[in-house]
Amino acid sequence: MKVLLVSANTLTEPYPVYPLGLDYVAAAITGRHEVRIADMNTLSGFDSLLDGRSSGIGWPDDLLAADVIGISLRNIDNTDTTDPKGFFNAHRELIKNIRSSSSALIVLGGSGFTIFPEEIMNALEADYGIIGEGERLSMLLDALENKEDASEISGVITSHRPKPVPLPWNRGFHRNFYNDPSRFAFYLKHGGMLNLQTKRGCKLNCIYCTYPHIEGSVQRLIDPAEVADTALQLQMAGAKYLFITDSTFNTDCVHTLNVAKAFIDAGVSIPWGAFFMPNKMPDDYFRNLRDAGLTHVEFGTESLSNPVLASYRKPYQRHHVFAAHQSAIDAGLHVAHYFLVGGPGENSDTLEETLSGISNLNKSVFFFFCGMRIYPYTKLYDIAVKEGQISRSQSILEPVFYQSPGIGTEQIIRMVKARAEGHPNWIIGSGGGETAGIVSRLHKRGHTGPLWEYLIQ
Ligand code: B12
Repeated sequence: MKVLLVSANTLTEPYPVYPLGLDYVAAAITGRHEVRIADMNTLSGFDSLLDGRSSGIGWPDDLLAADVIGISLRNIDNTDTTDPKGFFNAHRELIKNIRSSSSALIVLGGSGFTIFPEEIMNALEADYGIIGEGERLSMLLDALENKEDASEISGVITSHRPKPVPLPWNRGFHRNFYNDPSRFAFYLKHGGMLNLQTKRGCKLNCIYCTYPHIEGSVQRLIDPAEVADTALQLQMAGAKYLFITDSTFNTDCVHTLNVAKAFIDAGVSIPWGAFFMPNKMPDDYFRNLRDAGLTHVEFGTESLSNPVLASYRKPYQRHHVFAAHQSAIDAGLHVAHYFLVGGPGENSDTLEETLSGISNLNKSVFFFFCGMRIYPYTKLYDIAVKEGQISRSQSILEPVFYQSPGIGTEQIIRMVKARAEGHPNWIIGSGGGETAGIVSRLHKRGHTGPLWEYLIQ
């Protein structure tokens, strides 16, 4: 079959991200099917997708030639109370346009889709959706070819009727971009950042988080030699920086150190960054990673108040944050902390504890998300239902943020903004258009990477 995979994401904040998920989906079906990828980041709107010359799809009649069009829906909204942005209408428009130009079957997938599969199927009137890992598209295409009932396949959803969350894909997953490194050109021109996965799954139990639902709660490690080989291929294709997209990189320190060693053995020499949890780490952990090219540590810290950390079900306390921070700084790394304030247990005292505790975190950037978005399949969802903040029949596709009984959103924003005043390294949300504009200008001048370290004075 002719399969066109489209990445719908065009968000440029904090910077445009390469749609690596489609490399995996493509790898799972290439060989048996003729696959093309169109990345809306690199095209100027739907008309370019239709136009064979600018889309680069390379089929004679492009869109019309596809039997199946798979659409990757990564972001539904920006989860930012202070500067809310939604992308659902743009997705609806894209699908309407595709429908009017093509009779291909439409299959939806991606992390955003996986959080709200039934509602999105209903609203976007797609033919099929795949909850979770897109490698299952291979099974769907087999069923379509053999005219079998695809609705029986685990993870495949055909209407807005609820479908159980599938078990993690257990037939192996690999990435495939070797045939078409031209897909990197846009990202190499805008900051030189590409991305990389070293494992799937998240074994943490944070009350608000979608990751165990999206990726499964059992970790599946990718062989360090394969990770390093992919990193080297990306480096040879021109990448100047790699972001490791694992939910939390250091949930298996031994594996991360093996990945670091494999980078050195393979000759990976470009800098890289990842998300870390600020818990207790082995001695010299950050120094070892630094020696393998780690430059940026993004801590998902969330709070510096122990009762709040406990209520969020974080496996670390305030003193662990300070120690982890210091060991990253001592290793000479750029450090950022993400804070997620206003969840269960937050009140003005705990928020004050977090804000004043930041004085212990030197040489760092702080990203503040002032409100917790309620997502299905999370403990926070159950708490919000129990507290009467939402009902189980209510749609939360349009963001609904948890309201802590101890403090209102306005007071949270006021307190954070007051502290942030005069500190360019205190960013509300991901910084919105202003920060993205600065990053984009620096990228145009040849700087590479996420660049938030430029905000540290
Ligand atoms: C890493 C990450 C980041 C990094 C990205 C760095 C980089 N250079 O890549 C950074 C920090 C920059 C970031 C930023 C943001 N992120 Co983010 N991010 C993630 C994270 C942890 C991993 C994404 C990833 O790359 N996964 C690895 C790849 C291989 O998986 P994948 O793309 O999901 O693809 C698989 C499946 O989804 C599926 N699939 C994908 N496409 C398709 C298509 C079809 C047809 C099919 C069948 C299947 C399929 O198959 C693939 C292989 O199995 C996810 C959470 C998560 N665990 O998924 C959040 C996540 C995607 N981010 C999210 C958000 C909101 C954002 C921001 C808007 C936050 C902000 N306000 O700044 C920005 C947007 C950035 C942008 N320009 O788009 C949300 C999106 C949901 C939502 N609420 O809309 C997520 C899900 C987290 C959450 N809150 O739940 N992010």
